[in-house]
Amino acid sequence: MLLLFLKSLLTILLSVTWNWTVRVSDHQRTLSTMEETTGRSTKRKVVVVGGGLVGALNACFFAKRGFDVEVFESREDIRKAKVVNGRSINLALSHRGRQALKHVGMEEKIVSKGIPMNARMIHSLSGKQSPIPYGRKGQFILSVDRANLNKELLTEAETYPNTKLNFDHKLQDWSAETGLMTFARSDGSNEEIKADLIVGCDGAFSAIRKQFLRRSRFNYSQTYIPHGYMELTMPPINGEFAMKPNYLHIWPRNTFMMIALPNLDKTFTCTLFMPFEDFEKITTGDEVIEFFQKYFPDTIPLIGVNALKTDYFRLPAQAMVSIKCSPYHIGDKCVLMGDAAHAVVPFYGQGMNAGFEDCLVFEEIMDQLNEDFSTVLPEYTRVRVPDDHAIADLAMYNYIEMRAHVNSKWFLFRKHVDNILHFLMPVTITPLYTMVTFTRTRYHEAVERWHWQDKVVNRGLLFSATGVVLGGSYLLIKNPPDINKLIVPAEKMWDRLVALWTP
Ligand code: FAD
Ligand code: EGU
Repeated sequence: MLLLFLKSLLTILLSVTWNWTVRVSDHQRTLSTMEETTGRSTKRKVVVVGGGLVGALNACFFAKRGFDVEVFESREDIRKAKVVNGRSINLALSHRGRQALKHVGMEEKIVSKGIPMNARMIHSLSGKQSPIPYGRKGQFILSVDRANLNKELLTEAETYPNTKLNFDHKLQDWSAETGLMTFARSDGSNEEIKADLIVGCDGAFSAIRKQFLRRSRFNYSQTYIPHGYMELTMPPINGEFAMKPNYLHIWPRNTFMMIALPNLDKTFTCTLFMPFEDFEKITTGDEVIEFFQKYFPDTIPLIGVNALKTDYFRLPAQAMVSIKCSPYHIGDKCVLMGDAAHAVVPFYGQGMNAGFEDCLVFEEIMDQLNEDFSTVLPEYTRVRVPDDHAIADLAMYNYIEMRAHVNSKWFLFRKHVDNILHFLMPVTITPLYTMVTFTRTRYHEAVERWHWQDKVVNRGLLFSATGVVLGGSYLLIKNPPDINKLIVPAEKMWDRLVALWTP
């Protein structure tokens, strides 16, 4: 008993002293890197601000290159926290995101915990379900759990001995001149840190970006759309998925839309998109049911009347913002990636994928330009801005298109036309979503090709129409029909008109 007590006392003592020594050496590390900036030493220090999806992945990228990496995240470590925040629960991971994960050896790990979605399942108002495949067999997207993805990436980053994660560190302010950052902790204390490179991955409301906004010749625009979103959980039925799991379920209803992605625990996360105005009009449980009865009747028994009545009021609808800016860098000191550089509305399922591709593009430029920040950063801005702006525009375009006139019939029709054209001319015509979702075609090039294809299709249609008119005229001239049979006598015409008017 005494022995056990002594042993635990020793462990506690050891861990305390160990922690203390780590702290001291950390301090020395910071100091030495400060000296190194002028001394051109081997290990430069990279600070990643934000330990979300893009920040955690970026830490892996920089650690792999051998930089001294520190991540500063404002929240608690999500691997230990019990309460998860209100952000979307699952996400569609596609080719671009997977390629970036592959580069740091994380693709398999994430894909194995994702649920493949091979097709969309379009739910019409009558409850009819129609599948439309994303493409060939291997062309599927994955439904992944945001929290798990974030945790796995943080854990991976931590496996590098040259990486340190700091939680409960909220960036308050920083100086673009000196690179000095101030972080606030929940106990009220502050910490100051310097770095050779600051990577802003702190999301759509980036604190790093604030310093960009104060500078001359920085372009910035942000737009809140009138829609909000709300997440509702569809539980399993008898231990099984309530709907077919390997689909992205969609209920297109013009101004309203619902989407559902499967989770590993056999639930679905349904996301309802609707103008804030309409969210606010619904104030009682009965009104929720009435609304679902009118627009999404097939989901009521699946989500459950009682769940609907309570879940709807658990959290208010969340806002969606689109943000574009440029440049993405300041000198050789700081660079923005992920939502901090470009928040996009979620109507292409590309926000995270684009952010992950940012990391990969940066990595490719680091290779090309020998890790020289003074040339890598401007090149990153030059290459990446047109592409991130293109995906922001595409997502906004799709939002406007969907809310304007996309019901289930129109959605099915458009996707079938796309697929048929692709089937007829596989080399000439690739649907836009295919280029965006299943290739690494630069976003801005995908847009250009899309416009070009549109022209080709329109010319083709014009050409066929002209052909029909000319061919028809030729046939008419060759075999003139009996004119008298075609002309309707005046009195007959009068009779017909009268018939039209009288009921
Ligand atoms: P975030 O995930 O926002 O992470 C930023 C991190 O920085 C957070 O951890 C935050 O705590 C931290 N931070 C913030 N401020 C500070 C500070 N001052 N100091 C320190 N740390 C700070 N994308 C897809 O690819 N596919 C989808 O299917 C998809 N669906 C979506 C559905 C919805 C409803 C929404 C809203 C978005 C969706 N997205 C999707 C987009 C995706 O969520 C984002 O693009 C992605 O989360 C961006 O990652 P990030 O790391 O840049 O930012
Ligand atoms: C929205 C919210 C279907 C997850 C765009 C398709 C989305 C996702 C589509 C969300 C749509 C819309 C595409 C994918 C994907 C489609 C796509 C949208 C995942 C054009 C968790 N969109 N999303 N387009 O083609 O390319 O299936 O919250 F309803 S995946 Cl809006 Cl591919």
